[in-house]
Amino acid sequence: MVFLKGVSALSRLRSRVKQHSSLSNSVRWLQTQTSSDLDLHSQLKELIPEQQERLKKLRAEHGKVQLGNITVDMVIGGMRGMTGLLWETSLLDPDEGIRFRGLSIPECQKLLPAAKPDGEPLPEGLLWLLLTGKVPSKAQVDALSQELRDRAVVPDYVFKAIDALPVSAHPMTQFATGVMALQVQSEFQKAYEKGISKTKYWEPTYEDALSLIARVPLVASYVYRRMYKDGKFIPVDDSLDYGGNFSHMLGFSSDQMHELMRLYVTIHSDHEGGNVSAHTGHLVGSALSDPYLSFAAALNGLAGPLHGLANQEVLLWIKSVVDECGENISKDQLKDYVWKTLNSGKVVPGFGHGVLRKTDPRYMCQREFALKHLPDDPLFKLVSQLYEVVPPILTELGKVKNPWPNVDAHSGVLLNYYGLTEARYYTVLFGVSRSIGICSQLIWDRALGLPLERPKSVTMDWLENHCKKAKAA
Ligand code: NMX
Ligand code: MLT
Repeated sequence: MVFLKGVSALSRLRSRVKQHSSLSNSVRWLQTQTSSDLDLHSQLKELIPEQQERLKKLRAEHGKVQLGNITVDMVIGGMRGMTGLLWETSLLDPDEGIRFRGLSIPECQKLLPAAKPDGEPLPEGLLWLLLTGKVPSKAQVDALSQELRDRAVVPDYVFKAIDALPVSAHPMTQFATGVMALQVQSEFQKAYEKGISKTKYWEPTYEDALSLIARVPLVASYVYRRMYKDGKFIPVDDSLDYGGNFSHMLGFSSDQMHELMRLYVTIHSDHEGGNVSAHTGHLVGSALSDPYLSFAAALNGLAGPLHGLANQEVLLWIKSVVDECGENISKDQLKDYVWKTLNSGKVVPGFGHGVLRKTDPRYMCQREFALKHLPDDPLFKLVSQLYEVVPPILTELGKVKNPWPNVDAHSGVLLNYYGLTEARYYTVLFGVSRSIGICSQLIWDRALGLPLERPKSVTMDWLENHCKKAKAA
């Protein structure tokens, strides 16, 4: 009976899917709920066989279709422009930016449930969307918020592992150490040791992924409070959602900071598969390392200054501008400062991108947030000035493929405005957010049975010989 109810609800939902298919092929709508509709695990259990068949058919029918030619430039140039990964949760367009399961950031802001009318999207809603391809109802998001709160329990040895590090250790080192210590509880590792069949891998991966996502804000806020506050841990508030709770556990109580955190976590969650952190998580996961091991590896990539650490670098750089020139800096002074940075052999942090070729939409939505809530903040004004000054200079350099600002050019001034002023901590916030994208894809990696990742490498000798032969032929 319960099963039949589920089936008829499903066919109602499927007809809604068809009605809304003009919005996006990969996004489906759900508005009525049965109890299994509220449960993310049940939703996935239903979706997975469909998607397994889809992949099997794709490979059988189109396995030999070419996706492009690999050039020597691509091999030497960090695999730019080489399509080589399957990543279901999001897709990046060089001009338009990221789409999460087909939805742009403004569409997510409009369609995903919020904590209050016209509020920012709840990251749990995005998690649901990434995992299922469906826009969740508020009831589904509330159920997932509750599930994440229930899973948000961190054993004491995790905090002790962090405490073993000097308090001056970089926050990303402390955070990644905490995530490694969480691994002791991996359900995937236990199941593998017991000999689980590969057809079932996704289930303990799901358990680990959801628990990891639920627990990382606790580990991250512990690091923050240990380093910068009184060291007292603030427990989870049962009345708050994921983003609100993270902000609360860091020690912030304002409504606007909670809203900022919801937006922050949502937009930093996922950026297709080739970025350093996502790719690392996927690569390590392909060896059947569990989600904790895979995500800890991803964090170590995120901690690099050309990737996630750029958010720290941006605020430190902006503060160095203010220290040297004051807050009321003229355009010419700012230009000189940018040239001084470039001439000393450094990059301008927060500008440029490996794939994007226009202003990052994640920058734009943070700019809109600032225009709404902190239009007169001097550092926001400086960020706006940089938006005018930096791109023409980078263009003049003649080698920068994308002179426009990326996500990291903006995030620091927003956090700084609400009192989170410790720039060295910023990449940890990026890391917590990215757990949502990386862990979602890890579940699908195991559900689809994706194999060990092992591309071919060659030497310079090999390349030279290959090119000689190609020329002679
Ligand atoms: N300032 C100065 N030089 C730059 C910049 C920049 N913002 N962006 C690119 N270049 C240089 C780059 O270093 C390279 O120089 P060289 O040939 O001497 O090695 C040249 O321009 C060509 O680089 P691109 O092909 O345009 O960029 P690439 O794909 O190699 O690198 C980034 C992309 C993001 C690493 C690069 O733009 C950069 O270093 N930006 C500053 C750091 C930053 O904001 N990173 C955060 C990216 C977003 N995230 O969160 O991960
Ligand atoms: C990211 O969010 O991962 C960055 O924008 C870097 C990238 O996409 O390569």
